[in-house]
Amino acid sequence: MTYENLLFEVRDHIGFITLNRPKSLNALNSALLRELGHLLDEIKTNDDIRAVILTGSGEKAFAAGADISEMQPMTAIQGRKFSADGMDSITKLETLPQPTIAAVNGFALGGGCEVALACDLRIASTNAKFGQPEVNLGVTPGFGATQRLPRLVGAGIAKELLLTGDTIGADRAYEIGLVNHVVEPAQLMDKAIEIAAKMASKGQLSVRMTKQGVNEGMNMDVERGLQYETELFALSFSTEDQKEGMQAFLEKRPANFQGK
Ligand code: CO8
Repeated sequence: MTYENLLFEVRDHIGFITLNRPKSLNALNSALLRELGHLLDEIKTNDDIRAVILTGSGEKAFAAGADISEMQPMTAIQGRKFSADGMDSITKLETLPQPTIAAVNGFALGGGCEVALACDLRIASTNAKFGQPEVNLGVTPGFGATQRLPRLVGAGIAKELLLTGDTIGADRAYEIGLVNHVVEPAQLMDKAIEIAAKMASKGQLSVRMTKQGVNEGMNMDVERGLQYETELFALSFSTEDQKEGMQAFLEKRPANFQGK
């Protein structure tokens, strides 16, 4: 499939997705969100891709939110469909088996911040700006911020961002745990690639099961979550990677993981 609103390439087992509507600061319209869903379906079944980096086209924005010009005339029914379809694509990002990193290169507002929230890690350039400005527009978030933001940074800080619509810079985002690292703009992709490559070098089944353990566990009480971890741990002993990883340790050599 060809994509009109996304760029995509694979290098060294890393998939690079670029949100590509720079004239509107990569605003998320329904076409882009649909394409993102299709692309993620393809990536999900491609074992050659071991990690994914998502960024925005141009120097100014990761994504400045859902497309306001598309949303402005919507009825409630249309708005519901826009939210549900977008939510579907963004949830595919969250549940992608491979780890995902948002390389936030500028504005990540509204839906843009929500896309970043659905990634496993967020790395910000020093010029990144985050916010949930929906209350400035008379709407609520519709792509997951009321749920994912408080789970990441705690309800109090999340409510401040959600209820004021304030925009924060990269340093404050780091302080509240919204981003994992802050780097100079020129280092952003290098830092994202460094982390993605590290993940791509590990036993892929264990990386995927570990991500699944965190994601599923966040929706369970702690007792069930711990039981779930035990089951995943047991499952990892059914893989060749477990035998190889432990044998390599005992032989004092690097493991040669096959993802089996
Ligand atoms: N939608 C559509 N177009 C946009 C958007 C957007 N979210 N953001 C920027 N653009 C366009 C501008 O209209 C402008 O277009 P043009 O050149 O044709 O006039 C172009 O991008 C460049 O933008 P600016 O000239 O405004 O650039 P500035 O540097 O002056 O300002 C800002 C940058 C501060 C990022 C500013 O563009 C801005 O405030 N953008 C809107 C930010 C925002 O409110 N985002 C939240 C949108 S709502 C949302 O995401 C809800 C998600 C859930 C939806 C659920 C479905 C119901």
